Amino acid sequence: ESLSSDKQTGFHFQPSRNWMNDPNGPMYYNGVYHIFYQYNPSGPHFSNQMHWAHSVSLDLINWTPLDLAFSPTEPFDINSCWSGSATILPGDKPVMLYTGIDSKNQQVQNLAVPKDLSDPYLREWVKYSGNPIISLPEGIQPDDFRDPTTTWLAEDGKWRMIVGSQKDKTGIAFLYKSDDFINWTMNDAPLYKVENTGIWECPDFFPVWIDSTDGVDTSVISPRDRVKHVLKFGLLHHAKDYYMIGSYNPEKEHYVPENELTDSTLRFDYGKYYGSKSFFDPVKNRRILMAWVNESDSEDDAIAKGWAGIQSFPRTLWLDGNQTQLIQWPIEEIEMLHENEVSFHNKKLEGGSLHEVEGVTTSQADVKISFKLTNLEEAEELDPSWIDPRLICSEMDASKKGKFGPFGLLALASHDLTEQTAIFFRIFQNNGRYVVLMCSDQNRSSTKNGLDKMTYGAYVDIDPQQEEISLRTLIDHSIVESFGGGGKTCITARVYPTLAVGNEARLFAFNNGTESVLISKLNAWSVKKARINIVEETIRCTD
Ligand code: DQQ
Repeated sequence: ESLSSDKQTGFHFQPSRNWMNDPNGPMYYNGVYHIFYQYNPSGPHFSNQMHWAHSVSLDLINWTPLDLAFSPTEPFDINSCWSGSATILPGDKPVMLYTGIDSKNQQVQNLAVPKDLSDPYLREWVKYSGNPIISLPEGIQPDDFRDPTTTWLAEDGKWRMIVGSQKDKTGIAFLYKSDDFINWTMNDAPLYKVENTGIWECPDFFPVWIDSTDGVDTSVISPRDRVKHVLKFGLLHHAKDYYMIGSYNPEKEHYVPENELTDSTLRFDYGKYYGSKSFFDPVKNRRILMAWVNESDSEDDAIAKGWAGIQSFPRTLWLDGNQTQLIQWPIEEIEMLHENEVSFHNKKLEGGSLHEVEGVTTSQADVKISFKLTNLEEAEELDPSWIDPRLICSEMDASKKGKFGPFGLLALASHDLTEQTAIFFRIFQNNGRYVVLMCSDQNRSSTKNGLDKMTYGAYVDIDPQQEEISLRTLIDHSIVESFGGGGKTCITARVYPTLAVGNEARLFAFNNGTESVLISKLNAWSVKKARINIVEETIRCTD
């Protein structure tokens, strides 16, 4: 039977019960979207027997569960089937690469193919009998070699993939090449590496157009002057996904990023967002990104709920016009779930005021708001000692008055506001420029103790003199996913209100600065519940 609780989400992907982490092998094949994911069928905790669960969808919104795709059964994966990626080979043949933990507890890379390509759901998968196709490289620790990417084909006719690793704390993306997909050789030089970053998990490597919001299929490398390449990897110690934008030369096997990996390096999301993976969707010609969003409550809470882990709402991603960062935006299919639209224009929010957004189901909502600011020369100076935006957000939380800001949304707020998740902006001046800070403040998100209520923050690369400051927030019971500046800066948070649940949850626009701001536009919708992994709808291999 399915579980239900006020924390369970209505339109975010999650299994009906138990533990889930990374999305695996997302792909589109023959009219159907597939998502696989790291799953423990035995309970709401990570285990040393990880499986791949599998669901399918026609619209990326409603998902039908299928039987498990991979279970740890063979010498090459007997101790877990870990993360991996799909590639659609020429002739429309999907293949899967995944990490197995073998009988010697070594991480190795394995290949699997669908048993029957005429099954519209590709329910059964066959592991290649010659697995592993790549064994542990010499000099690498047995637990430091994992997460093969979607492969790409260069003009020389060879397939390429990268695998995450580390050596002496240097994080590495090992590059492998193959003519036949079975025999793989490691390139002498890795695709990229960075000292002192530790193991790189779930790397992703894909092209983006420099002049279009369309997606690019993973094997597209030319015209060289029209594509840039994104290299993304997760740093285990931070549990954060970082990315670089750069140029890739397949003849020299050379990747040259334009940004460095520092504390302020680009991230898909500055909140909870890990193990992300993207895929090219040929139907709508776009690249879609999903990621694991873990819980902020305790293991005891997970046992009480019977589940742990959700997936972020799928996002389309593309390169910003200035080519220095990616833009992400919830896929347009969310509109299928919209109802009860509420909207207004040009509402002045005086300093210290609140405006309630009524008429939508605020525990399951999609809210877009834009702010217009005037008299910006009044903005506060940025203290030069403030470097880390997250720290500014936690020291100057939503309750601390500024001049321009904090202003934004109070989501999942209780009637008396004791509970509230505040997503807000502050504007500063810095050497004649304006700086826009975006924060997600979970401090007062729940009266319950023992939760991770960490505050998140990041800058938004916009000029508030020229542009309005926009915020879009997807609210879904225990997740608040926010997109600042039209998707330039994203912050995802998990929250577990005890009062602001169901119909008790309220939504406000707020301005706790001294200067007034203009809400130039607000649109909000209730988001209907999607049909996600309803056990009774399972399509089994034996059907
Ligand atoms: N999760 C998987 C690994 C990966 C990690 C195991 C990232 O393959 O490195 O569940 O969350």
